[in-house]
Amino acid sequence: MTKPYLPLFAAVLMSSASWASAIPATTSALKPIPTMVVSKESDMLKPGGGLNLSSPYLAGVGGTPGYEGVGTLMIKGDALKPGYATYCTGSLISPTLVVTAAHCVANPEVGTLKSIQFAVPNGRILHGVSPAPNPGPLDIAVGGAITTLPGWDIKTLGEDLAVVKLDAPMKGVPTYDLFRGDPMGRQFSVVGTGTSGWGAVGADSETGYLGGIWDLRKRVGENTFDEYASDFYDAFLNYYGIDLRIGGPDKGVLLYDFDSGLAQNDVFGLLCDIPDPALASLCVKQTGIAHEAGTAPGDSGGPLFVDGKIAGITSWGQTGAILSFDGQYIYCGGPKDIDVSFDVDSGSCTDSSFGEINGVTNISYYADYLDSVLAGKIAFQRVPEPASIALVLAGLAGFGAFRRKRK
Ligand SMILES: [Ca+2]
Ligand SMILES: [Ca+2]
Repeated sequence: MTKPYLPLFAAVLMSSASWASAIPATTSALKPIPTMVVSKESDMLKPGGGLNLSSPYLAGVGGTPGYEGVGTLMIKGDALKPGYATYCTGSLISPTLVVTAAHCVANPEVGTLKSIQFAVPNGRILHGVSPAPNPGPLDIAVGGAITTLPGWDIKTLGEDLAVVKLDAPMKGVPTYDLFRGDPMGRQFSVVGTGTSGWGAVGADSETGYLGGIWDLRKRVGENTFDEYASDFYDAFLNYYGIDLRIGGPDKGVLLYDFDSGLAQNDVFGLLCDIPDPALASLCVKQTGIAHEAGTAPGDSGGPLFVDGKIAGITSWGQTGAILSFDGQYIYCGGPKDIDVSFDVDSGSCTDSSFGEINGVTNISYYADYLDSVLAGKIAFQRVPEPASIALVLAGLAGFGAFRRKRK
């Protein structure tokens, strides 16, 4: 069924992040490079529905690097219901500094921050559960202070970058350098501890798990940078007359699409077919690489690595069905649609499926800010008083009451 949506609703951002639909990919030896990826349910689930813990989409499994300095941020604020927290992904850039997305820690939906905790190698240890099979030292630290880029704007998701300062250094855990070159066109490894699914259904209840698979494990996938957001959304506004500009001007946000292997779902490849010179000039025909992945809620703030350095931070996702706008509706979820699936839980086209766009904060563009943070030249804002943190920690014993807040 093709599901129509009024465009302004359908285009609502999911400022979240995401992990990626993990899809393990079958590479056909008969295909030319780039290899084709077929996202399969069997890379996430065993026959019968249990989680596939041998999947190479899991960090540290099947030859995939462990990314031991990437972990889960658990954030509580006064706008969340009692007993609820929001979860994001973060990476150590020093033993006390965790880089993440600003919308994770400075967001009206979270409210005034009450506590932040950062856990490696994944978020499971926050709930007293084994992190296996993700490898690495186990540690939990309190994030006692934050800073965000000065231009952070929840309305446009501009400058979606933050750093959390831990009250105590993490010892024996790797830290990562910043990528300072031109990331455009480069292949990257994206890492996240958020929700999961697979490309045909996205990360929602179609996985058989309410709201998508969410086990706080760390997953890794591959993709390539296709566009700068400013170029794409400026041209989109000019041709379609709809202002979806996200992330601010210039080169602060990178985009990539989540490919199924079919030209029909290759969002940026389809720009070649649009009779507009500006959009057509942005066409990138690339229908998938081995271990292709997108991101899903909870992957926000997670790193994208180029040459082993952090080149981007997961920020948001949006349906590629915006290219099907006919003046009234956009279309997703049908056999001929760009975006193959809609969110059965919310009705939104955006559910981290094939045929969607992922937005990433460009680290090289904001390297000066992070250098100032690393040099101790940026003032941090205290999160909670230490005494109140101790109370929060004590209260965490009743983990059963915790639920994820989708972001
Ligand atoms: Ca593509
Ligand atoms: Ca979708």
